[in-house]
Amino acid sequence: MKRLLLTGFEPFLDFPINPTTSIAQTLNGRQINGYEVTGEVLTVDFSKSGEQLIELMKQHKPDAVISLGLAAGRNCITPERIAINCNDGPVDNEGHKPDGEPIFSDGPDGYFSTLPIKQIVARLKEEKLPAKISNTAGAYLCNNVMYHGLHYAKQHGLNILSGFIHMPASHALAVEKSMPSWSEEDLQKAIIIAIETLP
Ligand code: PCA
Repeated sequence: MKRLLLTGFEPFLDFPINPTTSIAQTLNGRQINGYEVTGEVLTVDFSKSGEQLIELMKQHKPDAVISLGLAAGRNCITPERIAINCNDGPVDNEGHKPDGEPIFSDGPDGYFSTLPIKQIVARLKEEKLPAKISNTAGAYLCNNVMYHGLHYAKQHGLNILSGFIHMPASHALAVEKSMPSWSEEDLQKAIIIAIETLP
């Protein structure tokens, strides 16, 4: 059985719910498409989140890593194409606010996702779930974690699939704040389909 590390994030900024938390928790332990899923929830902390992902990769030795994050305001599932070597954006949960610094001073400018992002989008659309590739994961924690996973795999010559999928808000979140939203069932279904698309 192959191993998949699936991460979600805790709530952050003024979003009281992060729908990716429960997806990672619910799919933890499931077997999907020949992958045993380990679901874990990461903090939203520039000084810790990337290291947390790397520790989990060392511990579980996954064949594939899919990290999930909330992109409040997006209306569809968006596999990210690229992670950039930059920390910026709003304050994290520990009060840090970077100002455009590199994540790794000796790291390359960017890494492309090694997930089959085109196939994931195509499969989601076949299942009538709106999806499209995103060309920017921003410069906040989602980009940071995606960059860490790809950088670690590259540095260690690991031939693994690794990348990030941003998700719209759940209805529960949209009740609090007006924004496009999906049911939790459809959000979870989308991630199961993404896992089923992995080779
Ligand atoms: N979304 C944020 C960080 C945590 C999350 O779920 C982001 O898009 O960077």
